[in-house]
Amino acid sequence: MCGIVGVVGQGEAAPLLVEGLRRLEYRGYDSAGVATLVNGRIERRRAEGKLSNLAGALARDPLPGRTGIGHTRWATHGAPTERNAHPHGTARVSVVHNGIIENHAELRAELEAEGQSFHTETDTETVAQLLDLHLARGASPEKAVVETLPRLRGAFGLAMIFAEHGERIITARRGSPLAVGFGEGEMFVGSDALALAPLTRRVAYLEEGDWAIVTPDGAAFHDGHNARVQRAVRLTQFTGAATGRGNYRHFMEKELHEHPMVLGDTLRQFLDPATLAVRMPPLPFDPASVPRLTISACGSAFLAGHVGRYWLERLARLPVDIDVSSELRYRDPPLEPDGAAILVSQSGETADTLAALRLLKEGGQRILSVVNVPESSMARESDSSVLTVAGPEIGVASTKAFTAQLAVMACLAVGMGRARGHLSLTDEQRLTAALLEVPGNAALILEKDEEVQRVAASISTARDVLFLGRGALYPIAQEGALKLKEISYIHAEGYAAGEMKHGPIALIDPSVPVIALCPTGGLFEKTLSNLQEAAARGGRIIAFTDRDGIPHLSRFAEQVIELPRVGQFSTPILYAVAVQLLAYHVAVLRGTDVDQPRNLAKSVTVE
Ligand code: HGA
Repeated sequence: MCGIVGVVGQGEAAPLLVEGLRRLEYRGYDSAGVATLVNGRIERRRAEGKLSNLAGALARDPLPGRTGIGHTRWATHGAPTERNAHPHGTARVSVVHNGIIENHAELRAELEAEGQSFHTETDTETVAQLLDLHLARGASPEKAVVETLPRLRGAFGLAMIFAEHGERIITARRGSPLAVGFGEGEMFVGSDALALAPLTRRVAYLEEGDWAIVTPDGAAFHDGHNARVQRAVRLTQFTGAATGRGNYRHFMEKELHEHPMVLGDTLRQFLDPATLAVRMPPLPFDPASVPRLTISACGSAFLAGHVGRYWLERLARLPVDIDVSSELRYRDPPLEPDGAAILVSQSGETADTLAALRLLKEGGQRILSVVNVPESSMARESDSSVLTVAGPEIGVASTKAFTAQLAVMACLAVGMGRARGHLSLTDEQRLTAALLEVPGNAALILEKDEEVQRVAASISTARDVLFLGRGALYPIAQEGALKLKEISYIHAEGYAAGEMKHGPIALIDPSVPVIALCPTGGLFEKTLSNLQEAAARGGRIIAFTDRDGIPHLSRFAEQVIELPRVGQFSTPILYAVAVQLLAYHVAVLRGTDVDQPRNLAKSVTVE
């Protein structure tokens, strides 16, 4: 959340800052702003709402200057107004910030007592005012930064420019990610390598506690004790072309249609089509002897982990604890001495998941992370990490990254099942063969677009929608509900179908569509009974099933959509594609901002 860019360059900074912010807008779109140095003065333009408003403001009133910083905001403290838009500062200094300054109230009181006057309601302004106080007392920018950072509690990624010290950005990191990009005679700062993709592919990451002085010739990195350190420059995988929308109406639509390719790429890392064997990635624990696994994540990634738990317990007979990271990190769970943990996150920067990772690591757990960004903080801090090969995901609602996480969990479950002696070679080959069919079947589901649009039309005016599933399809029912809430703003809940009679069935009336995820096999008959109980009370059942399920469901369901008939194992991945497609079409019909839904942002780097 919140995107930061900085340029110390040779040409005009503002257009580059806006281009960088465009690639970060998925991280926040409450407001945007840029500040540059113009003849020893700091000038800025800011605008409430989307980046296009800032671009309009800059077109009307251009901003010269070769050194500058920019920000796209997801507000935590202070309303999303122009006044609270970053950059914040004084005549001496300007600051953009990603994170939360937790002791902002006490710092503000202290600074006001010192005579500093505040102009915004944000926590960030305390950083600018602290710096300003030190600068006013004659400190150099470096000294001001060194004095200021230890005073801040909470999390920050910061980029700062100084009126009297042109051609320099100081950037600092605690908790929130930051990358420094290396150009030819110009240098960049960004929240991630994606922001810098059109400018450079040579990137170094600030480590926890680092700060750096960035000038046109390079960067001087310092660690949390202010000692000079070197940080490796890597070549990122991102190119400028990686983030286009193509001919699709929305990034989400494009990303939905990338499912077959992404699933193929992700599965290919682990599955050998010739032998139908799983090639396990290097694990930081012995799967044969690990006594217990903890899985933790947030949002859709948590639901991928939850499906993983069903698979790991069933196929590998491995006890698994699972919890959302925002709870786990404060729960003080008892941990097995030789236990291990799997943390799942698309960005690899999710603040709560990263905190859970650190807690589990301190508790002696061996850490495996499943991330989509190889250079991310989680990847760097884990004992080892497994990559989803989803490519950049720009739509705020996760689609392909979620199913890629499922694909990884599926492969781990089969590989660990084999390692623990609970799956035979034939079992492994049967399950691997099923996974190899997933990309093709995902393509078949995407061909159901018109049918899914008809279902979308029939639920787009509902006030509430229930999604039901059982077993490993229960988390997928929750994913369907989460996606619908996120992008269509319709209230939706995902329930384990067997739980209906313990409460939610009271909600059933003809105005509440019930979306049933009901493949044959496994718990089909149990789910069917639960659905009939809902239908008997006037519920409008809309069922996703396979060819063999149609005769049973058509007896009482209002609509039945046929999905490919596959074994029970791979249904969560395929039914996830179907519910995501449904949520997309409902959102389009309701005319919401599909890629940038209200109040949300991607890469949740604040707690
Ligand atoms: N706390 C700051 C920055 C918010 C942020 O990083 N969001 O992800 C603000 O509210 O402006």
